[in-house]
Amino acid sequence: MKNINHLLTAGLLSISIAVSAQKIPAPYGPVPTTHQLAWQDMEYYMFIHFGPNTFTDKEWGHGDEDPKVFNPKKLDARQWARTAKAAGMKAIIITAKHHDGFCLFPSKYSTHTVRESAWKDGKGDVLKELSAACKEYGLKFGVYLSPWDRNHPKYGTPEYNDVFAKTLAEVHTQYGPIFEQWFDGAKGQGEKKQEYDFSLFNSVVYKHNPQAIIFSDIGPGARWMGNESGIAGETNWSRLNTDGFGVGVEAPKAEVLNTGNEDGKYWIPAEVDVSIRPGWFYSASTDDKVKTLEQLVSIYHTSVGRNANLLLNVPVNRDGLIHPTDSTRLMELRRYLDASFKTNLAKGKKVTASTSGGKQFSPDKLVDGNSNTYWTTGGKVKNASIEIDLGKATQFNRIVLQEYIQLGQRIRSFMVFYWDGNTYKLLDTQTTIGHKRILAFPTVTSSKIKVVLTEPNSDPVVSEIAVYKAPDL
Ligand code: FUL
Ligand code: CA
Repeated sequence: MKNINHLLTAGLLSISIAVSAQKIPAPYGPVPTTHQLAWQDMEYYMFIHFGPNTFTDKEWGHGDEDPKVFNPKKLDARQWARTAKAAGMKAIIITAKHHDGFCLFPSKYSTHTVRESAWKDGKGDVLKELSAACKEYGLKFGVYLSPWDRNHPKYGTPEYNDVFAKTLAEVHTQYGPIFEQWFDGAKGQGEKKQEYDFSLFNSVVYKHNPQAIIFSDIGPGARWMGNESGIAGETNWSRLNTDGFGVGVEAPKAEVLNTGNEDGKYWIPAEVDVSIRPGWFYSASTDDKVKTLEQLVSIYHTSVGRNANLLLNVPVNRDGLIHPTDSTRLMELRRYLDASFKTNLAKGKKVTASTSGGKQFSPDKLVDGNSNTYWTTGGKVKNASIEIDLGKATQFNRIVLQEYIQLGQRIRSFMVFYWDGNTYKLLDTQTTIGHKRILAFPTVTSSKIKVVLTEPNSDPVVSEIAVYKAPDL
């Protein structure tokens, strides 16, 4: 029923009736909601860790820090938003409350907030400034609130869940719209015990921001992908089995979160959170350890290029500004990615396929530069192949493939070949595609490319195959 509703809202069912000869493939497995589809298209956005830890040089504050230490005298949220925008990011998610309990807004439910700090004589509100700056720069705004709270006196008692729900409601009513709610699963060992009521927390988020993607180890909107080094699984399904699992110690194993479940019951795509520095919070001691352009390009390939969204942490410093080394690196990355993906060498080129599901799904839909049009076989076909004729010997080192995930994630293995003038030579053998798969390899000179889909789960539905020549790093 859910699937039919999805087709109706997408207006697809009526099309399939009108053009009866060209049957829309039936959805395969769980499919994304419209909010998850919009979220997946965002691909790349900024994480900001900021709070007392910034001033005490800690990663995990104890919650007993003097709130007066928080005093970012030159704080400029517009500088953060301007930087994110220029970096080509689509949003900013900030630590509204980290494990130390300190709230970057004057919460009624805490006495450990910006109101108790020295900043602006206690009259400041970081969330207010940042949500306004995001609106000004056309960025979406998201929040991280840690359920684990080392300051709140009610933490460890049944009343805490209610306090946390009220804190969430404050944030979601005062600073919205909020595109993503970030929940982490960290909890100190041997500290106060607290059972979290995630169904209550999620209901508060959805009540005020029904479009919000809720991130946690197990979603339901998006999932953690099992490490903090920026590397999603080479095989990465947007499906996950979460029945019987929870957040933190109750989560599926990191290896499972890294690849998803091929037979997963729910659509819960991966988000890659990783920091541009060794720590999540700013420290002067890491000024010379900001990730290199090469490292960031590699992370982009192992996140966005592996069917995940990239949430790159850029910590704000004690002045309340993004450090120039970090912003310079972000601009270098933007320039490199723009240059890499500027000219699609396959666009509008001649494409043939071993099978095609009709005119509406003809192979030329693979190179029309539109991810809403797609090629399909009109049935489950083993070794369905696609040939792209580039017209002349062409240098390339990136191939970008996309599935039309509105109908689910279907491809489980594929091979790519290039024509060497006499025969097709194997370039790569891979597994999943999903929203986007970027293959990066040493430059090849060739006039033709062949993609073979080897073990389909169902008829493949591929929206784009693009070919690029990225500059050398
Ligand atoms: C984890 C936290 O413990 C880290 O401090 C950081 O916020 C990271 C993004 O999530 O759960
Ligand atoms: Ca297309």
